[in-house]
Amino acid sequence: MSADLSPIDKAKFAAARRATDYVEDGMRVGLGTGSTAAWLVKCLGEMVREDGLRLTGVPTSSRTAALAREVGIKVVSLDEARWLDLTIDGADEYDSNLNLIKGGGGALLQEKIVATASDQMVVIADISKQVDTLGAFPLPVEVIPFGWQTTKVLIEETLIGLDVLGRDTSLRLNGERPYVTDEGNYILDLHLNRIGNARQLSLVLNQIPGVVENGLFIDVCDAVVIGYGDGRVEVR
Ligand code: ABF
Repeated sequence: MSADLSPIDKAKFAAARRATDYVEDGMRVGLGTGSTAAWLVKCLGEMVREDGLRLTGVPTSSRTAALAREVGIKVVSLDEARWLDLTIDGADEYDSNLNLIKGGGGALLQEKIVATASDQMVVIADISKQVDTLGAFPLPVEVIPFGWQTTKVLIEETLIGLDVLGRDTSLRLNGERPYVTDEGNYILDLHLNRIGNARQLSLVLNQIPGVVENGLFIDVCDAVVIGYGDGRVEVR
């Protein structure tokens, strides 16, 4: 499958394929969103179809649910599964403490709920996602549509006292209209450039009325499977 892939896709595929080693027969597995997680779903689908792997998948987005069903994975909701053995998902950034920025794909709320409801969370990512300090990737924050512009101002005012380099925020658009998440919310992207204290920022953001969740995953990830353009993988 990987012979004619571009280096970036070879890296994503290699990480996804290595992450299938964490999946045991009969597991309930949270399935992430994004292009790297899509490779995982395809690999697991092949194992279900060809090796008879018994697997229950809990998707983190409607897009992932559709792909999982397409490849033959049994899909249930998190409420049906109640708790998961494992979640495998992508990330936009990961640091040396395995803290993450997620949400570039717009599913951070469901991804954080599913990851938190799992005994183990494994991230799959190409090496370009590795950073010394989180923040170069704009931090997604999910907010309710009611009063979102006020929430945006409250966030910008809160950032003034925090250890971040940038303070610009922008409403994520889908064409001319606001991007709407699976839960019917909006996303504000925070262009912080560098986050000096991710744990503090995550706690402070979630205290602001109107904020539903943010894309900082602190102490959630247990391992990162890193893919390289030549097909090598490394586990952190
Ligand atoms: C999801 O996929 C998101 O949390 C994250 O933003 C995105 C990463 O996408 P890709 O694997 O395509 O880089 O996990």
